[in-house]
Amino acid sequence: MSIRVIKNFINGEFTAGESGKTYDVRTPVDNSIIAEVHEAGQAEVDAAVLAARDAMVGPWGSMTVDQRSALLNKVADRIDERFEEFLEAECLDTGKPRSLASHIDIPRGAANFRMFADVIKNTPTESFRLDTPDGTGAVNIGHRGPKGVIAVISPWNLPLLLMTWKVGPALACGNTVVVKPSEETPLTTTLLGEVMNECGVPAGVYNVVHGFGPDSAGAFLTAHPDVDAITFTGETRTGEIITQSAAIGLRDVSMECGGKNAGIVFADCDMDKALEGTMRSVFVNCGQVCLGTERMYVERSIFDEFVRRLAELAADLTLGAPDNPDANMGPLISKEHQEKVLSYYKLAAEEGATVVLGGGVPDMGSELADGAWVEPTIWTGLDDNARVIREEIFGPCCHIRPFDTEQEVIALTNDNDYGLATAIWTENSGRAIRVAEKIDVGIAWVNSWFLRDLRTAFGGAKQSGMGREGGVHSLEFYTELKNICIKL
Ligand code: NAD
Ligand code: 6OD
Repeated sequence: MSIRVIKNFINGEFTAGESGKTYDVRTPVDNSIIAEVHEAGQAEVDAAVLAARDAMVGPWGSMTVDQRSALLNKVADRIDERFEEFLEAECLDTGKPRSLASHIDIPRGAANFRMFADVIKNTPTESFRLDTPDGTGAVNIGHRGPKGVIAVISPWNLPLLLMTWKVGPALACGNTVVVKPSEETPLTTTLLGEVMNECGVPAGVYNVVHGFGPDSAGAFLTAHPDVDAITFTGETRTGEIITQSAAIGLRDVSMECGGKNAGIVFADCDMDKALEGTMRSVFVNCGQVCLGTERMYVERSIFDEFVRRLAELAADLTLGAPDNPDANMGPLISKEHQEKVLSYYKLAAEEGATVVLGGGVPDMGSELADGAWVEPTIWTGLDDNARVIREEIFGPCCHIRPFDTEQEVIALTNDNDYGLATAIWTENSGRAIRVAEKIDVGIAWVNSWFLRDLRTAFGGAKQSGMGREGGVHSLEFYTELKNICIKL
């Protein structure tokens, strides 16, 4: 396979830049090199931010909402037309099964543009009539304008989906963006540059700089004084560093960070539904979904049956390369991440876990032997203070613990630094709402998982994030709300 050359996308043009630095990207399927990426240095980041700043006052700045909205719909249509190319690029970078990326990653990449093109057209602003002592009164009108240049820092687990989840609303609101995709997954973000040009999005509105975090494009971009706001998805620790950087100049941040999500299964659940949902929440995308479940709490009377049936289903997962039509699980993102996940597999044994399933590296045959493969893994028997139960692993694994009362499971679920998502399985709707209201998370699913309505608030409590995006909540972040007071 030929090695792709990936350049930065600045002011509508692909450029290697002047840094002279390149790095290789490897596919986690077999660790072979798939791309050579030109890393952006300070000069390229400066150029991208300047292009984005200038574009705010060019033709982009004078477009009507209708025109902008039509352009974003065109971008979505073009992603659909080039679906196969996006799919191939995403699978190459991540190793995920084509069946997964074709149902989730790529369609959502297009949907994120369509959705926010609609939201911006259909969301009203407030208006108040004020009485004044002279009797003539005044009218207040809320006006939403763009914030300016938005830095978008995105991770590797759902590269196109999570990047467009931020670029879609940012552009719908009239901002310009400089995107720094994960160093692991630069392909689809770069391909989107071609789409922007094909659709006639003015130069400088969408820019991409490649590189790493510290001392590289990520740090240069988030520290740049001409960036007006930063939207980030990634690890909590990285979010903390970026928030410190954003404090200089009081720039707004939106933080979507890590999780250690609990799944709660009550004895009155529909067991088949709970098993099907838990299979997805633990193992889909090889467990690399921020909303995924790594702690299961199952009511004692059904504990043994649930553990046995989940293990049977997980043992049936087929690991394989993206183009293997039978595969429903791919590798982890990299050898480095494989090492991290395997270190938790080892730690689980040291902490006294009973290994119900997996716990090691599968035999994938000689061709895939150097890939970042790990076995789907299930544990029981750990102490509530075990690190495996408290820390985010981000792999295809979970611990299952029995519980006896509603009160107990609420306390267990909340006893964690993170607060992103939970999935509650019960056929008792009163209990479902009661429990959901008491769990400290941003997103609580009942009898489902990762069922997304893009109009709803999305974000994390506690160390899982700061702020909400989705629907009108994205408008809160990506616009500056101005009050215009008119004395009559
Ligand atoms: P990461 O924090 O390592 O990297 C995310 C991005 O930040 C990358 O583009 C990286 O290059 C950049 N970065 C790293 N250090 C930086 C710095 N000092 N300054 C500027 N940029 C920097 O995260 P990851 O490993 O790519 O992704 C996995 C993590 O993301 C997990 O913790 C997962 O839970 C989280 N995540 C959260 C959500 C959510 O919506 N809450 C969604 C997906 C992933
Ligand atoms: O569906 C979304 O909008 C979203 N932000 C999903 C995040 C998944 C985390 O890995």
